[in-house]
Amino acid sequence: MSTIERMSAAVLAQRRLARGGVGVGRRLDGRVSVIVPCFNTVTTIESVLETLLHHSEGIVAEVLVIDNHSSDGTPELVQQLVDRYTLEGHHVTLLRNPENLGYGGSIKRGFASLTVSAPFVAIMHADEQCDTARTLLDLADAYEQDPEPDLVLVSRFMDGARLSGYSPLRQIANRFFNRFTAIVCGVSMSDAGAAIMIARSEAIASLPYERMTSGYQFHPQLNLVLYSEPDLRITEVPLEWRDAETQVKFNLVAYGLTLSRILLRFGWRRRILRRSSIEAVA
Ligand SMILES: Nc1nc2c(ncn2[C@@H]2O[C@H](COP(=O)(O)OP(=O)(O)OP(=O)(O)O)[C@@H](O)[C@H]2O)c(=O)[nH]1
Ligand SMILES: [Mg+2]
Repeated sequence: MSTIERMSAAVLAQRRLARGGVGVGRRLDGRVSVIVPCFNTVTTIESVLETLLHHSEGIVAEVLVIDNHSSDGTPELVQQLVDRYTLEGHHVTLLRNPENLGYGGSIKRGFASLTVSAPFVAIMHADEQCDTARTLLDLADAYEQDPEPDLVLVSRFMDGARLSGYSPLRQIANRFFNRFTAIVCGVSMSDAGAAIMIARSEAIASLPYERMTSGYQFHPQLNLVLYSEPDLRITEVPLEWRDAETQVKFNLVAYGLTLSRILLRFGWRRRILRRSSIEAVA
């Protein structure tokens, strides 16, 4: 099992204050590749990219936008932005999925397509459910600890997290799956479905992520493998989350059934067959 630390909101606030002079001496300066999956996010993607490139205190080395076959003009807008940012000297790439490859399919494509050999890879979302700069910098601040973590994830359910407009049903479902994951798989996480993160690139590159699900259950599956790794140091930081302005239709029952199957199979393979976490996921 990995070593897990939960960074309190108070410590994060202190680090924000200490940040003071723009990014000087940060361990992650200019060393993070950011993957941004997007689907019909024409109203928010520009401000997300602007924040990553101009308001993230210089920690971003490149941004890879994976458009999942949007129909609202998102890829056309992103292409214009890419052209502009490229002229400014930024590394920004748009990959357009020829069809909807699923949420996990987009992240897998992102992992496989990084063009800059940055030592850290981040996943940030395009729908602004959190403050992009603040969240990215909170994750980056966790890397100032000694010893340095290998993976830092947000958590919607640890002390200090704040959820605004999150439906009670989804809260209950998420908390249920946190417990379910702990009981069935023996892995304890405060937010088993957390998707926003910064990881050491080599920790990701060494995983068989292409064998993982292409669906929405990608992060619960990825987290399961990462948290099961004995040598990884993981830090969780509290997230301030708000509901997106554009609601996505989401079949919670179908999601839950598929996730249950993944967790049960993982738990069974690990416990009964005593496989490593990487083998158990396949
Ligand atoms: N809905 C949806 N989002 C996608 C897809 N592919 C990539 N994304 C992006 O993936 C990110 C997360 O998707 P969301 O549907 O917002 O998932 P979520 O934040 O876990 O769930 P919500 O709380 O319902 O927003 C967003 O930036 C989306 O734009 C897709 O096929 N469908
Ligand atoms: Mg969302």
